[in-house]
Amino acid sequence: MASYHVYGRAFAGSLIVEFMLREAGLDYTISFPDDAERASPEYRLKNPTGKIPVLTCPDGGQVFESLAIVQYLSQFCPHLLPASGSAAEKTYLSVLAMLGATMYPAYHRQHHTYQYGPEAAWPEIQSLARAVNDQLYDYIEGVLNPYICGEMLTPADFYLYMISRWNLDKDAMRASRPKLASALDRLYTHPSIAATLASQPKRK
Ligand SMILES: N[C@@H](CCC(=O)N[C@@H](CS)C(=O)NCC(=O)O)C(=O)O
Repeated sequence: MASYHVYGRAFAGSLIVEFMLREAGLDYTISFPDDAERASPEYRLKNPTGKIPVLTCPDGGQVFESLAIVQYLSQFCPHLLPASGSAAEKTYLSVLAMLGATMYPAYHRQHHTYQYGPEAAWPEIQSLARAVNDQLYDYIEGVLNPYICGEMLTPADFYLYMISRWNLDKDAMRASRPKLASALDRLYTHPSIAATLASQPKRK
């Protein structure tokens, strides 16, 4: 029987898809399309932006955009979802959207700066993007108790773990944020995260 398939990149935005699939106990395969494959018409049919991640489902359909994939796979992870109508649900939905819609793009501006302006502007683009995330990590530090929704782990914690890996100055990110540092240390040993990290191919 066909299983799920992830189009991804080692240690990049496909991590959250693998964390969720493992949390759901769903079998999957993964491939790592290069620039040429992502630019191909076939791939653009899967994801018009040409980016990863994409999730292909056993019925042949696909989901692209990491937040959409989290939403899709959440149906298989009821243990990760706060009760409908609860205060925790409001926090969960808001922080997850902030991580995916604001902080992820701010990391993209730091790691793929050439897409955002001429070389002379790169240092400013990077420092402005870093300032966005620094401010939002301060907000997250105030929310963590010890996780985003208290003791309960949600997909937002898995997402937070993923994007924090992309920080270009992790020591500074953690230094003034002890709750963030502690949550990330615990998440690092969580079975779904640890197994996913161990399975990543070596970066070229
Ligand atoms: N909004 C998209 C962002 C995806 C994204 O930026 N993916 C990066 C890897 S982490 C990518 O494919 N970058 C290739 C490029 O920008 O050329 C999502 O949440 O899935």
